[in-house]
Amino acid sequence: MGSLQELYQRIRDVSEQASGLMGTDTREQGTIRLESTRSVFERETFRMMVLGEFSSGKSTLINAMLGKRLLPTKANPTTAFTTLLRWGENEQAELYRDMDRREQATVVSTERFQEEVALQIDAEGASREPSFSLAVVSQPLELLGRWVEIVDSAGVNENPSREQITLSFLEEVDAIVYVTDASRPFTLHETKNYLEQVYALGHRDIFYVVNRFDLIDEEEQDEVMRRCRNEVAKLERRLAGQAHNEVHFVSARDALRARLAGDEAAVERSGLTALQKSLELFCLRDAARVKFVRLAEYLRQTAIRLRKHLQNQSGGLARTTQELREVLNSAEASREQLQQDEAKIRRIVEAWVNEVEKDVKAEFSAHLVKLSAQLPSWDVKGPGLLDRAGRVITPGGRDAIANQIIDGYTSALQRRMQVFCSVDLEEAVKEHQTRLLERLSPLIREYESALEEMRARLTGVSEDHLADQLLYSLALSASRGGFGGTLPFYMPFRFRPGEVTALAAGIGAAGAGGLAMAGASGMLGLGFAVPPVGIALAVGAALGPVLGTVSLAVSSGKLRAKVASHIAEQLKQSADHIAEQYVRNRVVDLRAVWNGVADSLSERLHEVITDIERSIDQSRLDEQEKQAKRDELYRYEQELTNIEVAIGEFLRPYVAEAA
Ligand SMILES: Nc1nc2c(ncn2[C@@H]2O[C@H](COP(=O)(O)OP(=O)(O)OP(=O)(O)O)[C@@H](O)[C@H]2O)c(=O)[nH]1
Ligand SMILES: [Mg+2]
Repeated sequence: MGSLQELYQRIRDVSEQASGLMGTDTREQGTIRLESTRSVFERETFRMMVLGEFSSGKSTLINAMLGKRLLPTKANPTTAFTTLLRWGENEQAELYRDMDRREQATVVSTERFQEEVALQIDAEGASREPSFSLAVVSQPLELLGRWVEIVDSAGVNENPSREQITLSFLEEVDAIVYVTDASRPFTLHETKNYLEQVYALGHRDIFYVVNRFDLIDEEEQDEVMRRCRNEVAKLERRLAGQAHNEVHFVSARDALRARLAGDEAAVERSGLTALQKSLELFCLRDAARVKFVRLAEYLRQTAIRLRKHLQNQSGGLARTTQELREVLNSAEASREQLQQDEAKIRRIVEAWVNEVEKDVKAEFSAHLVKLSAQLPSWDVKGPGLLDRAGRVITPGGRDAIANQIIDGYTSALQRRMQVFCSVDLEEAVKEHQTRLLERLSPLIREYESALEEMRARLTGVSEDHLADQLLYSLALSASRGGFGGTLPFYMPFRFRPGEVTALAAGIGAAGAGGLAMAGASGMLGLGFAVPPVGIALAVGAALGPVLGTVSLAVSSGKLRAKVASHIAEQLKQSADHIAEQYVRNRVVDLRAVWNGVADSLSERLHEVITDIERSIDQSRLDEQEKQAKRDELYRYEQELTNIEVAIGEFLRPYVAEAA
């Protein structure tokens, strides 16, 4: 490792010295992130991380290997933070709030760890934010060898901040077990957002686990296997130089059950035995090589990034102040054009938002009117008491019965509204988004290439531009029906939607069109939680007038019909208003997202201009000083090229061996 460590040090030195020279901190800009690399050098253990989308079975898989239900598993997103499992004489768990483990650990029992690491999800689908971000759990169990550590991670594609924590840990591990779900293996989203990230960090040894294979019908299994192997081969071709690309087809659930029952033959049938053997062999035979190769790859890419960065930065030094002024002036026209284009994009978005608002509102409102017509015929169960028609009861008892009927209708209505909002309306929004994207695509692409052209002219350096990446991500998000999900975090744009504020409502809230009449008896509050928008609506209905006309000798049909027609009437009257409330919230979200696209475009324009203005400032320096700086930068670039070559040399035997 000696020579690699030396190369690492050389890159660090260049990075630091160049930062001083350019006045920009390469670490801050994320051009190079070497801190975690150092910790990989210094760590003596071999660390394998289990990665994958939520509920793909990562925790179950580790439990199966351990032969113990150590990690919580559930059908809902479960694992709340990164958990590092390692061998220890005594069972113990350390919890850290901070990934860097700078503060003192909270040492807890295994049970307490299990409670903390399990996400608590409430009925609305919201989860309590976990108090910790990392657990280090020691167990006196040999798993792949005492010096091997296994990392369970919070599922990606579930929550942006948890995803970020998981992905940032990728830098600190040596190899990856990637778990994908057999019923939809290797989705485009997975390969594009996670696996590419894994490769970019230099990982070349990946075990692919296609889990939940028990869910695939026997006659389809061959086909699924072929497809998965194909996918992996395709990835390998695209991201060349992969050393390990085994694909395992596993049922972690069956494996865990079998292992707990001591039935090793069944463990074997589940696919786990083969995977585990292969992992063991890998840890024994390849671990040291893998550690070197991964680090070397990562260092090489860092050197390349840094060199490009320096070249970019030095563009200004190469020209005189006069020249720079001229190019900046000559770019004035294109700058204006770009600003006009951006304004055009904003106008299109605004018109689109209004159109969505109108359409969705009309659709929702019409649906509510339809529901109100159907409502009286719904089969809503009332209390058994009512079946005995004609029974005389007290006014209080009658109110109680009416309230139970109302509850029945309320929840039936709530269910239907939820389904309609989260399925039909979201589908409509999705279609709208796709159409908008089709419209904006050429404009965004044009904008980006004009900007790129201008940047190249100003700086004298051209770079691969990211236009298609923005469009690609937009397309993905739009096709998933909104931007509620996770966007690729490495995108250079800011357009994550903000939190949507729920419309506060409840019993007595004067929310729905003045329907809530305070003081009337039996105020009825409907709280609609409509995922994914998280909007709550209130319908207040005064019950007093309804009950007043029903005699104390209630009959089931009569009371029910009264109540139902009353609710139906209220619903019909407030349909427009409810739809309006819903749409208003949804639209805030959409507007934020799509204006964010325009914002990121103008931010980049601004960056380009500021860069060149800074260069002009710099170029006021005396020519001799500039020459000296140029020479120094050139030396750094040369040094980085040398480092790249040295890393290539270092890697050659390993790459040859793998090939
Ligand atoms: N049918 C089947 N179900 C499985 C299998 N593996 C896991 N499951 C189930 O899938 C659900 C999710 O499993 P977990 O192990 O919690 O998944 P995870 O990837 O750790 O999920 P997060 O922690 O949320 O990222 C649980 O209900 C498991 O019982 C499998 O091989 N087959
Ligand atoms: Mg889990």
